Amino acid sequence: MYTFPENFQWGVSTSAYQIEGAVNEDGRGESIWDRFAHIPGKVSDGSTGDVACDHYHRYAEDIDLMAELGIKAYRFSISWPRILPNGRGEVNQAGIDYYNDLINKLLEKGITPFPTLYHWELPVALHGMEGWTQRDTAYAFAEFAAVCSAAFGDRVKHWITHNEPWCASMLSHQLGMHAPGIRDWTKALTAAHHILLSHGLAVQAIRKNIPDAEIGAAPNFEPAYPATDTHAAREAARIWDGYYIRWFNDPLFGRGYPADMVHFYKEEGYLPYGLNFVLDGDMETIAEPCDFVGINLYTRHYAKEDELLDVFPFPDHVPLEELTAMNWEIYPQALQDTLCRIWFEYRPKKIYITENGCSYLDHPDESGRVDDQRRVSYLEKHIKAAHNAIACGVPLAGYFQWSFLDNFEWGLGYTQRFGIVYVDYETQQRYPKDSAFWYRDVIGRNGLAE
Ligand code: GCO
Repeated sequence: MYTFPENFQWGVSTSAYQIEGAVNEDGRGESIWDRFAHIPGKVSDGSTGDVACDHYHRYAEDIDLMAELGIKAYRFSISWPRILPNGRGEVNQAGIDYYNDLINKLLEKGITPFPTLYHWELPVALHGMEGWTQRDTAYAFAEFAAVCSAAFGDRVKHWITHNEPWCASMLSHQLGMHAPGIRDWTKALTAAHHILLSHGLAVQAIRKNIPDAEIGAAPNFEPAYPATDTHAAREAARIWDGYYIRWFNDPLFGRGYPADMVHFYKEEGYLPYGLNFVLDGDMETIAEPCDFVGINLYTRHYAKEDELLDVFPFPDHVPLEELTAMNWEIYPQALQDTLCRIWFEYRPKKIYITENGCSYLDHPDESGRVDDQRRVSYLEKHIKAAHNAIACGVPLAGYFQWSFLDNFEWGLGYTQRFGIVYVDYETQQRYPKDSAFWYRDVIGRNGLAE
């Protein structure tokens, strides 16, 4: 038996641009992802989030389906340009109304709302595509956090500031694979700093409006394991860890930027002006005390000595059946290791797994059934790993499966399917997959039977 603690938050996750659609409706402004997705060649199947799952018009039915599946908590994101079309200043009442309805409907069904404020929808109106390279954007984000917490804080007590700061900074400004599509180390590290700063400012803004709020960020974790038993591979793993995990989590937990990485970046010429973007007091602001940390984790990183900082090394050490459709290795031990490590190393008050899941391309059969046994197996192994971490003392308070619906997978468009609910994009019909019914039973018994 793998029984979870009482009141464990069994949830599902989504984000606004990936599911809402309705990008030009009711006064919503433009985000960097709207613009980026429309540039030919940026999204592999040439698609955009213009319509996505049409959740903007179908949220009521979607929430009904969540309730039928017994989902206890819902992590969604609030689209910044839907609330503040210009990034700051004038509030779009239609945007507030939309999220008010969504939140009320969730509460009616007994589902706890867990909004994320930044799941990558930076308003273009602020500073064009490169907004995060500008310090001012951090203050604009704090204004957005203040508007949202004032509008929804009477009912919403759980807040996530940023989703995956590594993606929002490095994947987007150093590797150029996500919006705004820049390839520049110095800009990327500058953007990372402004994103971290904006997190701290947002925590302060939310706390002011909602004294009893639970607030945290949701960084991504892809822990490195050396590919070979060599010093060079172990060094590659350390550098990866610094680049992906410690650069973000050390500052969030009050330790400043990791010295070994500052040294490494300087040696590589990535910080020609040093840490000149860090102003007095910034590191204290970034370390504003939080109530939890969110862990987004899908796979591990296989650190090869000859491929330093290769973001997508092909995991050629694994048999193909242990890869998901993303070519990501199924490695549940990484979840247990990371939960324990974050707990022992940083001592957060609480941890939520804010994302975990897998893409497989199973389709409905003639009867409408979607047999996605591989997803069931993936989720089961990861939920066991989470349980093992609890047994080691980790204060894990919830698990959010990514994702409720198949949706727009950023640079990969609609070529991947992470949902426990299949979406037919032609008809917008939803088909709960076998994994959805399996997850309903997990929630019903608060864990796994065996
Ligand atoms: C995130 C993730 C999601 C992805 C998921 C699968 O940042 O939260 O990128 O938006 O869809 O991680 O890749």
